[in-house]
Amino acid sequence: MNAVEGVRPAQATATAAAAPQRWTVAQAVELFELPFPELVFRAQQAHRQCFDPGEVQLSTLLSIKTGGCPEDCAYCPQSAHHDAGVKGSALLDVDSVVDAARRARDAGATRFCMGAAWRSPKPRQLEQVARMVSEVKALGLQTCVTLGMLHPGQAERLREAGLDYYNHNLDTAPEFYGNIITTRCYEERLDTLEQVRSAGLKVCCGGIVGMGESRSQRAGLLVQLANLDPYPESVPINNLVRVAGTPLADQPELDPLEFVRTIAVARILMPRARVRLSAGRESMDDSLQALCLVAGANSIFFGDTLLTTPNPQAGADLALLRRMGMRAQSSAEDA
Ligand code: SAM
Ligand code: DTB
Ligand code: SF4
Repeated sequence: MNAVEGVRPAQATATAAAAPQRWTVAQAVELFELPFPELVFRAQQAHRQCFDPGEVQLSTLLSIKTGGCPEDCAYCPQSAHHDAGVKGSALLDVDSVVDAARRARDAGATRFCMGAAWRSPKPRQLEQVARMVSEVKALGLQTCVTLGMLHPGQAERLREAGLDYYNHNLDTAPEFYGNIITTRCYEERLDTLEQVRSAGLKVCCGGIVGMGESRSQRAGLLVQLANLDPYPESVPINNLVRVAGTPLADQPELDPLEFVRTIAVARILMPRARVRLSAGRESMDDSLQALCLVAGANSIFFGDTLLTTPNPQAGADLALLRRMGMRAQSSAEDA
């Protein structure tokens, strides 16, 4: 058996049909080490079994509460532990969020993601976000929020309000996590993901690469995600945005082809997930972004700002899709 055929999930041959597929880090590393064309070919095969390879989903992000976060995430310009010059804001009012969502919908987005720089939401804050969710949902958009850790009952409340996805990233491999964040642990993240899943919400969960982790740690992050049962419907792969004033500002750039490999392995391990080419596109040229879309990414953030950092202009993204003969997903139905 050659290396390509050999890389299969550990339980793929198990007799119990219902058993979840579990991947090992060694298997994921083996995928990373495939010759680049072989890896991209396998990712395309997986992609085509589950998706139309000519279509990309567009999500627009809005920071509904910016800066002053008590957590110490080393990559994040919004942490109060760093001085990245981010202008903080209070929680936005519902009307201005709904206006932004309407503009995003009219520009072509099918999902609207609202992010808050919180460790976890307080009850009053959660109620205000629930109102935003209901009104954004009523515009015909898919809804997503990322609010930090959740307390019991909060995921259910968001579900009742009309939330589709909750974003909460594992960010990196368990053994590298302590180098990046000390104010909350991996288990707490897994616990929030469990609450999101039990409430019947869809899970949006991914991570960041280019933070100084090893290839085996990148594989470790993807294996953690793929072995969640079920794996997330939506998997953002962020390339670190190196923001001045954060501890990771001077981190060397990840080899762009290693970033593409990460996308391809995510696609193979989680074939039915929307693999999201997330932060970091502003410093990628069109060819590199095109390679990511060929390697299995099928969702992007659409709009000129992420939360606090720049993202490519909407017109440039639409032009790139046109040049590639691809198109934006037109309906929020299965976005
Ligand atoms: N505070 C909430 C939390 O951490 O879950 C929600 C907002 S937080 C900004 C959402 C995600 O943005 C993080 O989990 C991280 O993956 C990503 N992120 C933040 N800063 C980033 C950066 N400089 N580069 C790439 N991704 C980043
Ligand atoms: C995700 O994984 N990436 C997005 C979204 N989920 C919330 C956030 C990227 C933030 C990049 C840094 C900034 O703009 O502040
Ligand atoms: Fe706060 Fe989220 Fe930034 Fe961490 S990533 S500092 S929790 S806003």
